[in-house]
Amino acid sequence: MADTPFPTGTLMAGKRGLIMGVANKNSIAWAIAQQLAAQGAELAFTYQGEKLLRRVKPLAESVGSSLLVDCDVTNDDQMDAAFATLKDEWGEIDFLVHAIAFAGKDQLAGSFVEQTTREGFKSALDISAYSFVDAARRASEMMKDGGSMITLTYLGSERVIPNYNVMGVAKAALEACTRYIAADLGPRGIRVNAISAGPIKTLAAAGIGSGRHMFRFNKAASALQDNTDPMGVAGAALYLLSDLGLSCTGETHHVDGGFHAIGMPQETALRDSLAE
Ligand code: NAD
Ligand code: 0WE
Repeated sequence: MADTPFPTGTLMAGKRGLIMGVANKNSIAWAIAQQLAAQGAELAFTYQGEKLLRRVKPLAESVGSSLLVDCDVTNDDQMDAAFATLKDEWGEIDFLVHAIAFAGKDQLAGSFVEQTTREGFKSALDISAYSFVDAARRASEMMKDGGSMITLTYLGSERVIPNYNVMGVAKAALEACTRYIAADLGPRGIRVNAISAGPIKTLAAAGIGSGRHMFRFNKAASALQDNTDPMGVAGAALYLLSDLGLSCTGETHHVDGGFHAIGMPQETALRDSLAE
């Protein structure tokens, strides 16, 4: 763990877990993985298809992990195989990080009511919400001594964000799934939470039409007057996945500079941001 800005410690010593959703070094899941590794966690990774292996393998190796499994969450055989590999290698796990979302590009622009197709809706909810239910069930079977799971969500689930469209509906479903999974697994000592992150420059946030406006507006209208730092998301993940998070479950925790708490931004802040 040389050269990491993450302070080292032992909060995750002796814990093993699966990280789903690293695509490259900008992925939120990668910030979380580094934070957990710096606290002594042992990590396994799933990645989406051979093309991403080239990026994910060196990252995994840099945190001492060689357990990498190809897994498209829409493919039952690959889900079976990924969790079977994990069971063979480790037997038990302590935590799960789910950082996966997708909607067709045509679904993420313009009018929600006009653009949303049956297929677009089904696939967005399948990949972005059902995959957490599926992974949580499989992971829970390997959690014999309690455990902790997190997923990543966004404010577009609670309020209308232009162009987020069917992804907002999928994130609302994902947050509801988080509560139902938490209730089901609670008696087995497994905690299940969601982190609602503000906009972060990752592959998934690249190429969204109004990106420049969104980052400027979020900075201006948030309480902290700044964009969301993936380090803050990783810190929240460490809290929720370690024993520090004791008694916290079924929660959606915002890490967004306080953007969600603001009803109306300061005139001065907004004027500067719109003038830029
Ligand atoms: P990212 O592109 O780095 O990660 C998204 C991941 O989803 C990729 O690793 C991709 O391979 C994976 N994925 C998509 N479809 C898949 C499939 N069918 N099977 C398996 N994996 C699949 O972007 P990110 O921003 O780090 O996204 C991670 C999570 O964070 C997502 O759930 C996203 O909605 C959420 N989030 C992102 C932001 C943001 O502004 N970047 C804000 C809040 C929440
Ligand atoms: O959850 C997300 C993005 C998830 C996402 C991204 C893509 C881009 C490429 C899902 N599907 C796709 N499909 C693709 O083809 N975020 C929270 C980041 C994000 O995306 C937005 C946002 C924000 C914030 C889209 C529109 C408006 C705001």
